[in-house]
Amino acid sequence: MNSNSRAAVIAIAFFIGLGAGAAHVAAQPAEQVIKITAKKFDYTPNHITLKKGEPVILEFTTEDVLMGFSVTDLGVRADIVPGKVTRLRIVPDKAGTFTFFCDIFCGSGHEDMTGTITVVE
Ligand SMILES: [Cu+2]
Repeated sequence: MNSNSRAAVIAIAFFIGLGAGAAHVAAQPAEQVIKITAKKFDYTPNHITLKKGEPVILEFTTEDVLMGFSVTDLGVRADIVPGKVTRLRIVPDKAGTFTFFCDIFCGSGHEDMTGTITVVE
């Protein structure tokens, strides 16, 4: 193989590689982003519906103090820090209705700061 044909083989391999990469990106749909705002003493929205096995990004902000977000049934939690956007990726692995709650004491209504996630098949 002379150097010209070697260069051609490398160029072809490069373009095949690019093509495979592009196909891979196109096959992966963007993950759904659900924005949730926390404030004393609730979440908006306080009910969300997800699909089993489908990844979503929960995007949290807090309007006042440091809050938590915990779904023990799904094994996920996050701190929601004032002035920051917190992203939490969830891939629900089971169907059902699960309670989420604030797990960082934030004041007199803290115990009632809850919501639900329904995961459908
Ligand atoms: Cu709290």
